[in-house]
Amino acid sequence: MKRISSLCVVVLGLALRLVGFETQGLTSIGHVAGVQAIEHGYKINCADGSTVQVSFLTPDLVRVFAIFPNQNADPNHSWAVDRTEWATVATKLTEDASSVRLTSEQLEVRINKDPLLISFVDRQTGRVVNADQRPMAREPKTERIAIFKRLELEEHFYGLGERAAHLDRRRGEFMMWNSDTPGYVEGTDPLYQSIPFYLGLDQGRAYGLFYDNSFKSTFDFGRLNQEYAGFCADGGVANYYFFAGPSLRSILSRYADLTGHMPMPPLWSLGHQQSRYSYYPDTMVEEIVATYRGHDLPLDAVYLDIHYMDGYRSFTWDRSRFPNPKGLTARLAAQGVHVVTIVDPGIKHEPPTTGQSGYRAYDEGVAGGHFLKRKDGSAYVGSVWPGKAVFADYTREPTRLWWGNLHADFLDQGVAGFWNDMNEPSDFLDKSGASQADVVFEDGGRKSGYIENRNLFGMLMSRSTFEGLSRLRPNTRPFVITRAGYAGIQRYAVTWTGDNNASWDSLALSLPMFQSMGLSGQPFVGADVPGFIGRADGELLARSYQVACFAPLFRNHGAVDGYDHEPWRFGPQYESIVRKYIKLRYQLLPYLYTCIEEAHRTGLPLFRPLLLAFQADPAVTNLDDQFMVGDALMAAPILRPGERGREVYLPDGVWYDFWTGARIDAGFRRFDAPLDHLPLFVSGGNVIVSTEPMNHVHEKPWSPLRFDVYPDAAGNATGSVYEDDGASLASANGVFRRTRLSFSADAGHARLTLEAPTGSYQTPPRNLEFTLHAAPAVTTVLIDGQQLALSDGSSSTAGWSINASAGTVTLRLPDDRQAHTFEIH
Ligand code: MIG
Repeated sequence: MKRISSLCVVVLGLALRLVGFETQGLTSIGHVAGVQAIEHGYKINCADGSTVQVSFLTPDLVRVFAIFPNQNADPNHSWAVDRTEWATVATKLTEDASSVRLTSEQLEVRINKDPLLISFVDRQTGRVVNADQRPMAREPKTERIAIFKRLELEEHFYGLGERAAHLDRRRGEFMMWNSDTPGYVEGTDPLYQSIPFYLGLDQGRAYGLFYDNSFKSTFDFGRLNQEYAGFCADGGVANYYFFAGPSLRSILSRYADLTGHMPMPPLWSLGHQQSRYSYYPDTMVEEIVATYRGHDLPLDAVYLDIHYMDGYRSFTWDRSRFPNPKGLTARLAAQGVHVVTIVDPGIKHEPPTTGQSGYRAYDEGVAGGHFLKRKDGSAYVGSVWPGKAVFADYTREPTRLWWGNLHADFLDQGVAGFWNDMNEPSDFLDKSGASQADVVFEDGGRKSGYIENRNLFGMLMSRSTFEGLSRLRPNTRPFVITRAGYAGIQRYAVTWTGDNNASWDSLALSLPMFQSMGLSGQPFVGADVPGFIGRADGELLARSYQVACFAPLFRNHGAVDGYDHEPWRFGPQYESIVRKYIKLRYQLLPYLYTCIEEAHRTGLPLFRPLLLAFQADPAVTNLDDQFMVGDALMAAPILRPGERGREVYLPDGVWYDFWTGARIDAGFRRFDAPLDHLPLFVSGGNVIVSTEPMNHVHEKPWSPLRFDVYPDAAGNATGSVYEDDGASLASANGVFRRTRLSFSADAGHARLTLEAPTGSYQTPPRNLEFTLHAAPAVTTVLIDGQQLALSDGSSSTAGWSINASAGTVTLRLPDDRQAHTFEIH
C-alpha cells in the first residue's frame, strides 16, 4: 500500500511536470483597440480594458509593462531598478490593420493586434529576435501572471542567477524562491538567490530579458514543453525589460545601467580570506593569523562566525570569548588582516516576559516598529540560532536607517566587513516559507505580502547594511557579503554560494555557478573553499585552490562539525601547492583589480564563460568546465580526483601557455596537469599585468609592475592597468591611474607604445617591465628615438635584455608617468 501511494505521488509529480507550469485558468490579455503616444513610448489600450506600456529607455532597451483589468500596479515600484532617468529616444509609430510597429533606430517592437502578440525585431537584420508564443495572461482569481515566448530550436539560455545547474539553461525549469539549501547538489532548485534576468542566444546573436517581478515564480526553458519559454509568477505585474543585443557584452552593460553597477570594492576584499564556523576565542583567531604568517601564506581577512556573539544576539560580542574586540582588530590590522563578522537577520526575541532585558537591537526594534508582523497584527516570531527570533521589515526606510546604524559600534571596534547570512530569510520553523504567507511588509504603504517580498528580503538587508556603512564611514568602501539576493544585489553586496559540499561535484558546479552569476549582473562571487559541508582531502583542497584563486571572492571556510580546512592541515605537499596558487593570486592582483574595475564600470564579470569572448563559436555554448578571467586568461582546471591531465578547448585565435609562454594552436588539445599544475592559457592580443606576491594587498606597492605582452595572429596586443588607493571613494573623483599600452609587430620591426597615464592617483617610485612574448629577433631598441642600453636583466635602471630560452625580450624603465615609444629592430 505504501509503495503504491508513493508511486502515485511520483506519477502525479511527472504529470504536473509535463506542463512546466500550470496554464489552465489563465485569461489572455485582450486584443489591441488603440495606441497612444506617452512619455518615452506608447500605450496600447486593449479591448478588455488592459493596457500595455511600451517604453524605449534607449534604442536597444525597451520596457513592457502591462496592467490587466481590475489590477492595481504602480509602474514606478521596483527594488531592482537603479536608474529611472533616461534621455528621450527617437521613435516612430506605424500602424496597419493587423499590427502596430514601434521603432527606434535599432529595434522594432511589432505588436500583432488580435491576438495581442509582441515580437522584437532587429532592424539591422530584419530578424525576429524574440516573440510571444501566445498572449500574456493572468488568472484574476489567483493573480498568477504568465508570459510565453517562442522557444527556438537552436536557442540557448543563460543567466537567471544562482542555480545548481550547467551554464546553458535550455530544457531546465527554475524557481524563484530564495531558500536555505545546505548541501545542495546539481539539480537542487531553488537556491539562495533569485535573479529573474536571462539571456537568449540564437545563432550567435543574443538578447536579454529581465522580468522585474519579485513574486515566487517559475521559469521554464522547455523542460518538457518545446513550444515556449515561459515565466509564471504567483502575482504582481507583467513587467519586463527587453535588451536588444546582439552582443552579450552590450546587454550586460545595459543591465548594469538599469539595475546598478557594482561599487568599487575595497582592495583587501580581493585578498585571500579565512573563515571557519567558528573561530573562538580571540586567541585562536590570532593563532590562525600567526600560522598564516609563519607559513608564508598570504591572508587579508579573517571571518568570525556566529559563536562570537553573546547567545547568537546580532550586534553583540560574547565578552568571555572576545573580551577586547578593538584590541583584537587592531593587532590583526597591524598584520594587514581585516575582520569580518557575521550578522544574522533573526533578532533574539526577548520581551520582558522572558525575564531577559537590555538587548538593544530587540528593544529598539520593538520601540521603532521595525519588526515584521502577521496580518492579524501579531509579531512574526520565527526560530533561528538564538531561539525565538524576529525579523526587520527592510521595506521601511526608517528600519533600513536603524539597521544600518546598528553597525556603528562594530565599526568603532575596527570591524572591516559584514557577512549577511540566513537572509532568505531562513526560519527553522518552516524553511519553505509556507507558514509565513501571512507576514505583511509595509512597503511604502502598499502593505505587500510575503510571496512578493521573500525574494527581496536578503537584498534589502544588505542594502540597509551597505547604506549604513556608507553613512557611518563616508569615505570608506563598504564590504558586505550576502547569501540571499535579488536582481540589483550587486549594488550592495558580494555573494558567496552558500553551503556547498566539500566534494568534487561541488567544485565542478562552482564553475557554471560563478559564470552564471556573472551573466546575471553579479560579478563579485565565490564559493567556500574547499567546500562547507564534509571533509576534503589534500587533493581536493589543491584543485579547489586552482579554481578559487580566480574567483573574485577567495575564501576558505568550513562547517562547525567539519574537518579543519586551513591550507597547512593536509601536510606540506598540499600546503605548498596551495601557497603557489595563493601567491599567483597576489602576483596577478594588478590584472585582477583592473578586471574588477572593468566590472564596476561596464558590468562585465571577471570570472566569465568563454561564451563572452567567443559568442559566435557553437563549441562554447555550454562549455562550463573551463572559464576565462577577464579577456586575457583562460583556465581549464582539473575537476575530478586522480586526473593528471585533461582535454581543453582553445577557440579560434592565438594562445600561449601561461607558465612557459609557449604558443599553442587553437582546437581541442590534451594537456598534462600534475597535482600542482593548473592548465592556464593567455589569449593572444592581450597584456597581463602583475607584480611580486605579498603577504597582504597593502603590504607593499606594485613594484616592479610587469606587463607581459602576448601578440595575436596579426602581431598586435593591447592592455591597461587600473590603480587607485583601494580603500576610499576618491577614485570616483578621478583619483585613480589608468595606464594603457599597445604593441604591434611585423617582420623585423616591433613597436611598444606606452601612453601617459590618465587620472591623478600618485603611484610610488618603481620600475616598469615589459616582457614581449613571441618576440622578434632584436639587435637594437630605441626609446623615444634614443638607444636603450642592453643590460643583464638585473639592473633597475632603463635597459633591455633577452631571455633566449623563453623567447622573450624584456624592456625596463623607471616609471616617470610619461608616454614612451619603444622601437624594436
Ligand atoms: O545554518 O553561521 O551558509 O557559511 O558558517 C548554518 C553558521 C548557518 C550558514 C552559512 C555558513 C555559516 C553558518 N550558517
